Amino acid sequence: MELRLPANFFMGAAMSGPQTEGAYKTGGRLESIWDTWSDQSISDFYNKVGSYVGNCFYEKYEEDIKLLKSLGLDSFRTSIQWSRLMDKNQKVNPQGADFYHRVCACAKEHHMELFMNLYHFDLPSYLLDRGGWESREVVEAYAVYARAAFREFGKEIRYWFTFNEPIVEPDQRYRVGYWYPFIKNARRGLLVQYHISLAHCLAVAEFYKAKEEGYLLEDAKIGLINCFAPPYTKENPSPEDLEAVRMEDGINNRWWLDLVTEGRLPEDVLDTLRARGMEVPMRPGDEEVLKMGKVDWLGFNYYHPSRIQAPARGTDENGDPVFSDPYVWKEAKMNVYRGWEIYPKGIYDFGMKMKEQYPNLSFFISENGMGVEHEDRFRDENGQIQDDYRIEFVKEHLEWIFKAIQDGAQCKGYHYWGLIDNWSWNNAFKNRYGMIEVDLSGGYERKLKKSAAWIQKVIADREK
Ligand code: BGP
Repeated sequence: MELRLPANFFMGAAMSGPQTEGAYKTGGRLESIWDTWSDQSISDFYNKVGSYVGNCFYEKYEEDIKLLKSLGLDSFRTSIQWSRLMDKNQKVNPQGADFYHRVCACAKEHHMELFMNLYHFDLPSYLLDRGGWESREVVEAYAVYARAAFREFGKEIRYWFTFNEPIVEPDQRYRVGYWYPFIKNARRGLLVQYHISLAHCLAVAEFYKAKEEGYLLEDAKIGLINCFAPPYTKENPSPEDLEAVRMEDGINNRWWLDLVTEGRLPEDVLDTLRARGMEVPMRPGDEEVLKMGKVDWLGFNYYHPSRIQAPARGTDENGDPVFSDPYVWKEAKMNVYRGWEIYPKGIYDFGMKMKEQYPNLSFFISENGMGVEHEDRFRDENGQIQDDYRIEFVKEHLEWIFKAIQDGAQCKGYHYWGLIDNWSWNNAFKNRYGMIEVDLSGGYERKLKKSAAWIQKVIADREK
């Protein structure tokens, strides 16, 4: 396939506040859930590197934005940290606001379109103490925060997103319990998922209110970003395997897709949950809130597909239903450092699914990237990391994106995740994603890897 970027196709970088900013105590920033976890159990983090420093974006944002621009990129996403922007009285912290105003001004000066996300797994800790996403109080607090952000930065940001991967915290913190506060309870996971859905809807409503009241740019857009991992099962599936796909797809993907296109949750999924004793705790008035969740477009984070089969057992240790088990596809090509399958065609399949089932909703690839451990091995004699594996990874994914566009998918752009090496949650700096290296022992200095020149050329050769 020929690799030629279409005209009018965003090419940019994705990052998040909590993984890049650092400066965790600067300017009255509140403690976030990552800081609390880091303080309580630093050995849970790779090489004992907690949430404190990020990649120094707080100090280096100007240098970073210029670097991204120098590669030819036209846009980047980051997130506002709730813990930086707001104080505990739910008022804007002027010092936090000042930082994001400076980032916006710098992006504007360098003609970089800024995509701003409001939440990237980073709850302020005082709200976890009040019940976290299990509490309606937090849902309401999030709406207050979103409202404040729209009003504060409305004239500086065009592309807004309510949440990054709203499925991840219900899973990682509550169902699987791999992340702090380590809850292993499907019921509580469902409650969190539902509350985050309501929070999304309230934020969208705030967005439209702010627009109506003239706080936003006229062409401002609101979106949601999720990892809509396309589900696949065995080649000759049993009806039970297909049922596993329906529920996996239902809870991870259709839940959000139906919400943002139709303003409701998928009935078949709610029915099955109910029949298996898992009632979504809807209250009077919630239906009206859900109706407000429709967005202008979507971000699709794609790293790997989801391969599943019928579960070996119907219930877990709490007696709650299990809907699927992982399925190991023997031909899978793996990113062994992250344990994720590399399957570029998944991006095409998602594009086709969108075209058929949600034809009115456009999307862009909001994250895609490859994290590799010990990249030092790949330095050449000049000290530059020769990351040919990353070039191949991105090239293959771009090719499938362009094929999807040719076949009618409404994909509007591509953001590479972690274009500048960043802090990967409890994996810290284990797997590096960047096309730009961050030298942890050298003052967090930025150095181009081989892939940086490659992407620069791909962009320069784009259709005009
Ligand atoms: C996505 C998250 C990002 C990023 C990425 C890579 O799910 O939105 O925040 O971290 O995955 O994953 P990791 O950093 O865990 O390797």
